[in-house]
Amino acid sequence: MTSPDPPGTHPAWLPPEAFRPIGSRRTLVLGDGLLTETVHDEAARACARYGGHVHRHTRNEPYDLVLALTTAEPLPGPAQTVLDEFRSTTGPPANTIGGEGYLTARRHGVTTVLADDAAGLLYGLFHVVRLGERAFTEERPPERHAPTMRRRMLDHWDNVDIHPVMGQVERGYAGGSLFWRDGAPRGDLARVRDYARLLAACAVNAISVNNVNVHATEALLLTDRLGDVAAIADVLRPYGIRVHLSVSFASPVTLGRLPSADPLDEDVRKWWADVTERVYDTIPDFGGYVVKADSEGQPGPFAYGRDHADGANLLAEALEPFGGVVHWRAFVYNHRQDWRDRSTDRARAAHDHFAPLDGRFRDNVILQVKHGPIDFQAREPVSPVIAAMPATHLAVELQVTQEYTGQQRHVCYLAPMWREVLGFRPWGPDGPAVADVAGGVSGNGGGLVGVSNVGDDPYWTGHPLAQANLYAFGRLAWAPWTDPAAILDEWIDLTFTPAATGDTEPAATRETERLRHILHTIMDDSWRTYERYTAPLGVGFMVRPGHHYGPDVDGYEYTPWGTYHFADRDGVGVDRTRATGTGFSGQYPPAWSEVYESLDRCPDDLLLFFHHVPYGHVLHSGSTVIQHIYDTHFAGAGQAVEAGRRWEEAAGLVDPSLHARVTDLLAEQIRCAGEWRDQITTYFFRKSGKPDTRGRHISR
Ligand code: GCW
Repeated sequence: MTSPDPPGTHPAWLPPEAFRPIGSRRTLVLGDGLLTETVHDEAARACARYGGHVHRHTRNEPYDLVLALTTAEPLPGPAQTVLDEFRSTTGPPANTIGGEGYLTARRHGVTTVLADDAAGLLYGLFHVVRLGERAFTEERPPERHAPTMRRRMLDHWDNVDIHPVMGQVERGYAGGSLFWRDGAPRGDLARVRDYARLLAACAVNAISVNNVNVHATEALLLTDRLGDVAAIADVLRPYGIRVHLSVSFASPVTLGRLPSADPLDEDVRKWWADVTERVYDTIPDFGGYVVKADSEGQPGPFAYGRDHADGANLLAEALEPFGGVVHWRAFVYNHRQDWRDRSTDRARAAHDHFAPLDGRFRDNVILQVKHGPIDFQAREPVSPVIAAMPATHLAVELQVTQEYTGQQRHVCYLAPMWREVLGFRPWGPDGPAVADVAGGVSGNGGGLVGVSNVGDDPYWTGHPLAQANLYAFGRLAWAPWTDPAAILDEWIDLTFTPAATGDTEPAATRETERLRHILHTIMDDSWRTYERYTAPLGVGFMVRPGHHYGPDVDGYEYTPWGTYHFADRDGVGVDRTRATGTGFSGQYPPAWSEVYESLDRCPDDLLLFFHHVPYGHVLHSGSTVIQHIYDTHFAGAGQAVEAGRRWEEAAGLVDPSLHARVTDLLAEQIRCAGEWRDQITTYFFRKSGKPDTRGRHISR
């Protein structure tokens, strides 16, 4: 990296100017409680900078902005009018705003935000920040906003100790951890506080602060080092964020010196109950536990002949008296598979293990399911587990950290992929979507979880444009039907061009629009670009084993990890049909099971996930598989070059150090995309002997 870092921490989507519209006006904040104080402090800080005023009690003077809890009495006239208007149009029982929700309107020159609880008031404040000057210029009827997902959670894969292979943050591409350094808490709670603000501004309300792979030191966070967790919780609390902890299933043995961690053993149950009580004595609003069990070497209930319902219920029972939840991960598969064994299919594993357990989990268990059946690849079908467990609370897990999508060296705006996942309807067009399942439309929603992409890097996410993924994660968890391009606009407005600058000179407006256009050109389609130059047609992996960066077509082909493509001289792909393959396609409800099973109906972009086909197989697009591989790889690598060219045009429109950082990263993306193109095209040319019909250069 040659570019200079910014002088301090980059403010991401909360630069001071974003608060100018509020900070230069008269605001009234009404209500009690910690989060209402946060709302007041935010407004007061903005006013100190921009000359406005904020009051905590109604005075006989006009206000531009009223932020009030509905329980605060008496509401000032304009706010009461808005509430009455809302209630008269909705009528009971829908006339409450609801937990974490807010009502916003602008009537007679007063902008009003009302909420039933203070978290809603905080989210309403950030709504006003997003609107910028528009919040104070246009009359608006009452609009109610409320989150689709109750829990909007980020999992940090942060280690306390530096792990010899995975380092301080497993799959972290943004420097060290915000919480831990070299075996100890970092102590830089100011940075954690800034992080909490950023997360509150996109409505994330839960964080787990350590890796799901729980090593010896990290295990102690539950007991001896609980104070370190409490210190983080204290800083996150004013922003409405609860702390969760990843725990080891073996804790009763490793920490409690019991002979067993058997979930049905009385002493084990008592151990968890006692430990959990101590956790809540220290952190009364503690969120709960996250568990990776019987997965990639982590301990779990299988060692005792028990199943995952027994395991999850053990922890749920301990948490239940305090209102805590256990996020139990469904990422369970055999990572010691024999590659010669064609009957085992890693894609099947989560459904095979968990679907039979539906109905057996306690009410405070949330089964946390990766969005795809394998492992966060750039293209996978939606996990069939999501449709298979109607009597279980399900959370969908997304990977915000770009392990398999360019490791924050490549631009890869992931919101379009997530939006596709959330909008997928497993039961067919008339059934509910994934967002409805996770959001609890049918009463069993467990929310959305993202693996965080943040570290102690000055830009938070290494690649400055990867900030958009973090922002979009929160926004989609709040409102999963939002258009990813609209989310990108919000992020651009806040981060680069706060409307708050109030600079409406035509030249400034033109520059703003130019930058917006450049960023959309580079980012809107960047996930598909990445898909084009990496593994084709949903087949997945083909990455370098271990660190997972860059191409290595056969890197995993003869390993125990269960991620194979089966390319030979005739064809490529994994036969997961019921008729002749592993039967995975049968794990879906009929609407999709039939589509995936059928070679004719299977969507092109998932063809090699479900079928092994000859290179000459003709896709719906009209192209053959081999020609598609050549075309997409030349196109994708070309699009990376084009992104680099477009970014040059942004020089002078963004901060120079940010521009330089992105320039450096784009150079690496262009190099790496070229390497992908060359390895993939050469590999398949050598295997198939089929030339590129367009005669482009392919190394032999
Ligand atoms: O994708 C894989 C990663 C592992 C990770 C695992 C998981 C935390 O390569 O590093 O472990 O997923 O989700 O548990």
